[in-house]
Amino acid sequence: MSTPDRMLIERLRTARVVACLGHETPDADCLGSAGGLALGLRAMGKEARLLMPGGVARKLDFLLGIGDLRRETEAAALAGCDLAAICDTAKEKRVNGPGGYAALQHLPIVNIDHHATNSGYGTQAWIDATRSSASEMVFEVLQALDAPIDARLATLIYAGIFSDTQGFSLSNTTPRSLEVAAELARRGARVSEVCERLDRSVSCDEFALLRVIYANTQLSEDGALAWSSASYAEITGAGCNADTIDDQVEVPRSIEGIRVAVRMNFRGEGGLSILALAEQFGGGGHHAAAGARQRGELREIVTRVLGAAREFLRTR
Ligand SMILES: [Mn+2]
Repeated sequence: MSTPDRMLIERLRTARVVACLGHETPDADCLGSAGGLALGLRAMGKEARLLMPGGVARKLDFLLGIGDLRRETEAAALAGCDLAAICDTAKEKRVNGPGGYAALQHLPIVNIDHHATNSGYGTQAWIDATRSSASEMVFEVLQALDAPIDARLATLIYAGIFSDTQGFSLSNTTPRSLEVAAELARRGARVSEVCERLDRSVSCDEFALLRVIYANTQLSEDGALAWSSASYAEITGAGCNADTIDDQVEVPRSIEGIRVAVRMNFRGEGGLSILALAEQFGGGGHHAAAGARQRGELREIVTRVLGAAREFLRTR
C-alpha cells in the first residue's frame, strides 16, 4: 500500500483555484472523491470547482446536497484555474469535463485513482490498486494537507468507500478501508443515512426496472453463468434512463453458485477476475467488477458476450 506522493501534495498545497473532476456517469466514489477533495480544498481557503457536466443519478443527488456542491457544466468554469485534480478515472477518454481531457491541457493535472488499469496520465499521478476506493485515497491526501475534515466532508468520503466496497462486503474491504471509515464516523459521517440512501431504498421507477431485470435473468445449464438484459424500450418503459443502470447486475450475480454475471457490467465471484473479459469489449474497471459499452442490436450483443464469457470460464 502506497502513500500520496510528496510532489502531488505540494501541487495541491500551492494551487489557488482547483478544478475537481471525475469520470462519466459518476458513481458514489466519484462524487465522494472529487466532491470531497473540493470541500477539503475550500476548507483550506482555496477556491475549488466541481466540474461535472452530464447527469448525476437521482439516487446520488443527496451527496451533492450534503456537500452543498454545485456542478459546473460549462468550459467557462475552467477560466482562472491553476490546477486540475482528476479522481477515480482510469482513462483520459472517461474524464467528465466540458471539452473532456483535451480542455485541461493548459493546466498541470493530478491523477488520484485506485483502478489497476489507470494509464498514469497527468503531471502527478497517485495510483494504488490496493485501495478500496478513490475516496479512501482522497482522505489521505487531505490528511497530508492538514485540511479540516468536517461531518459533511466525512459523509461524502464515507459514501464513496461504502459504495465501492458494497457496504464493506467485497474483497477490497481492507483493514485500512475500515480504519478510514471508523475515523470518518468519528468525525460525524452520517453512517446510517448513507446506507439507507445507497442500499436500502429504490425509487418506484427503479423497482419497475428491477422487475424487468429479474424477469429477463437467465442461467446457463451448468449454473456457472447468469445474465440479464434490458432493452432501451424496457428501460424507458420503466421510467428510467441510462443513468439508472448500474447495480442491477447484482440480480443475476446473487444466484447461488454463479461465477460470472453479465450485463456489460461484469462481476466475478469467489476471487475470479473478469477484467480481461470486460477488456475484450473495450471496457475496463476492477478485477471483481468491470464494465463495457457496445453499440448494436441487443440480442446479437448478448450472444457475442455470452460466447466470450463461456470461453473465458473454460480457461479458468
Ligand atoms: Mn471507484
